[in-house]
Amino acid sequence: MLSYSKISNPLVKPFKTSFGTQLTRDAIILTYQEGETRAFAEAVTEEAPLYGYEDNFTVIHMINSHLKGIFSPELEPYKFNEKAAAYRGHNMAKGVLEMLLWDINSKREGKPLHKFLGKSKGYADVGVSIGMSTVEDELKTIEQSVKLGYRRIKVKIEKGFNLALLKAIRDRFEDIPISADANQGFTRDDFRLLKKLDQFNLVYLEQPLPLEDINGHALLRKEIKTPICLDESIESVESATNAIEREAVDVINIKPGRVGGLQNSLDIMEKAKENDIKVWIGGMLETGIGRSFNVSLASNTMVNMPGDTSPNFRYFKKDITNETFEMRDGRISPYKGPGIGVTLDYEFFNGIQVEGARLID
Ligand code: OSB
Ligand code: MG
Repeated sequence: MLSYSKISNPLVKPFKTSFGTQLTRDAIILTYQEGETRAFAEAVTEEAPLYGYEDNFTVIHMINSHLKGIFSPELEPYKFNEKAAAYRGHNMAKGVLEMLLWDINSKREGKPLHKFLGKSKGYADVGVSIGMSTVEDELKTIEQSVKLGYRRIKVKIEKGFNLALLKAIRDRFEDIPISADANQGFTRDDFRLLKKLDQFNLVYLEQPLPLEDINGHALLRKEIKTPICLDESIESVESATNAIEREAVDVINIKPGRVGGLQNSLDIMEKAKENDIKVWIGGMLETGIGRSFNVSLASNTMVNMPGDTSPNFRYFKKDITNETFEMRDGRISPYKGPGIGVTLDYEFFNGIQVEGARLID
């Protein structure tokens, strides 16, 4: 039986980016149940298409109207991808089903997902993504984050941002690895402003231009010293290949739920490795379900930069999973049980469910 639930869990603090402010995590969780086996996956979409064009409604529509017809729990993920390729786009909808298959398959084999995915380090290096706030408030959060041991600090920037925040951070913390994420907030007219970021010695500038503008990123990359990281632009293996061939990218933020799942993520990681492009695993404020997939992938030996996979407490007072991740020395270990290794706290989960239905009997 395949079903979905939509849950709404309040964030401990509003998360502000150039495209909006999130107060809750509104997540689509898929559950596959057969006998004793329960497998899960989480879509990376939100209620509105502000980050990419897909949203929670289009994910359910795609699964219900098209993808469930080709889904079978017997499929290996790559086989599902072959069948799903007939339907254009909608990689977030495809991705959540593909990831469900990885949980099903690895649970069937009795193996933890991070090992089922290939060569694992047994831990993931962790960075933190800090939402926009006042300079004082962000400095306080950064100070706490440095103390907690995060291996990279990412701040959000937007058009018209004053450089005071980055100046203040650098004045206070001379050496820590800092990155800036623009979430597509700039255009080709802003290169002069973006060049000013070079003075802050950022590890990279993430997604400055609209996601379609691969060429624009290639042009910007020639103008500035700061390495360019792509997030939203990388929607598939093909768009990763395109960005690499156009020399538009130094670093790729992989979110498996954005690129159509874990197999595509692994393929992008291979491609990146061949071309000396660095990769790290991003996040979308996921619950403990999506987080476990991300931590498992981030443990892969091909991942060579800290990711946005903070421990659960940074996002929620209470998460929907019984198990939560803990960070030690800026690292998080994936769970050792079969599959994603986490279980749902049903009492809490049911309490914050806002809709749900059976998709396949
Ligand atoms: O651009 O990486 C992003 C959150 C929501 C949407 C987009 C992004 C983010 C984050 C948070 O930066 C990463 C996380 O901690 O999950
Ligand atoms: Mg980003």
